Amino acid sequence: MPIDVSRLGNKGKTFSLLIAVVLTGCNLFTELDEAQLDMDVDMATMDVGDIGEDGTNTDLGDDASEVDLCVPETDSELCQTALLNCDDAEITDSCGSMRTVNCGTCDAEICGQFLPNVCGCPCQIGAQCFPAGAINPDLNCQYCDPELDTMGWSVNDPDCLRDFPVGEVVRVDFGPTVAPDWTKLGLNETVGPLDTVDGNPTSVVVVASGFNGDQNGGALTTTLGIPPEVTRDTIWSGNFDGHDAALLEQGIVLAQELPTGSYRVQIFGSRDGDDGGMGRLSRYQIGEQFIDYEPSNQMSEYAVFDAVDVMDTGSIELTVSVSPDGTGRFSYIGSMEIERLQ
Ligand SMILES: [Ca+2]
Ligand SMILES: [Ca+2]
Repeated sequence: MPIDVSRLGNKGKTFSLLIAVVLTGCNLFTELDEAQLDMDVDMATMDVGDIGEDGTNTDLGDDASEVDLCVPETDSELCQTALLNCDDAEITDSCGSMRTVNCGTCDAEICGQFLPNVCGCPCQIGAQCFPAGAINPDLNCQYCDPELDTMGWSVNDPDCLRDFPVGEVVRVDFGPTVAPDWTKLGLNETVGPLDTVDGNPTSVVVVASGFNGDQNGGALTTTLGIPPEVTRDTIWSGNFDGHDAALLEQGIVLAQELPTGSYRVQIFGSRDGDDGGMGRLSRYQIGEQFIDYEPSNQMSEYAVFDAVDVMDTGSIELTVSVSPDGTGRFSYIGSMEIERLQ
C-alpha cells in the first residue's frame, strides 16, 4: 500500500525520513555486501592463480621451509610407479625434477628385451629362459628367435639333425638280453634316437630287418671288456636247411640320420660251438666293403670298418649274411659301435 506522508504532519515527516533512511540503508548494505563478495572472489581467484602456473607459491615468498613441503618419491617408488624394473632410467618425479634412477636387475630375463627398462624373456621354454640366439642344448639346429617364437625353439631346417660330436660313439646291443648302459635292439626292432656313450643326444636311429631269429648262446667272457649281456646274445640270419639256402637270407642293419662325415663301425658276434664243423662264417657288408668274420666261439675280435663315409643319404646300411666263402648255415651280429671320425 502506498504511503502518503503529507497526511502525517511532522510525525509523518519524521516517519517518512526514517523510511527513506531505512530504505537507503538497505540499499547501502546491499551494495556493501556485493562489494565484499566481489573482493573475496577476487582474492580467491588471485590465490589460486598465483599458486598455479609455475608450481611455486609466490604468496609464500622466500620462505624456504614451506617450499620443501614437496617430498619426492624414493628411487624404488619412482621405478614402481613408472612400471620399470631394470637398469638406469630417467624419470620425472612428482616434484618436477628429472632424475636418473636404477630400477634393478633381471634374474633370468633380459632387460629391455621387449620394452626399455623392463625385464622380458626372449624364449621361455619349460622352466628356463633362454637369450635370443641360444642353441637348443638337445638339438643343435634349433635356436631361440623371439621374433618367431617366444615360448619354444625356432627351427631353421625341418630336416635338421642333432649333432653327433666327432670322437663320440653310439652303440647297440643286438639280442634279447638287456645290458647296462647299452641300447638293446631285439629281433627286427628299431631303436633311437640314440645318445652317445658320453651322453650327448644324437638323431641316430638304428633299424634291424630281415633277420630270422635271436639267441643267447654266445660268449659270457671275452677279452674285449664289454658286458656278458652284450657278448652272449645275437640276432641271426640263415636257414636250417643248409648253406645254399642260407645264402638266400640277409639281415639288414640300417643306421639312419647320421650327419655327413666319416665313421668307424665295430661289430662283435659270438656263438658257442661251430655248428657241427660247418662254422658260421658271416659276411658284413657296407657298400663295396665287406668283412668275413667267424662268430663261432668268438671271444676276442671285432670286425671293424675303419672308415665309412656318409654322404647325403645320412645312413649306413650294413648287411649280414652267411659268407659265400664259408660253409655255414647261420650268420650273427651281437653288437655294433659307430664312432664319428670326422
Ligand atoms: Ca644283449
Ligand atoms: Ca648282443
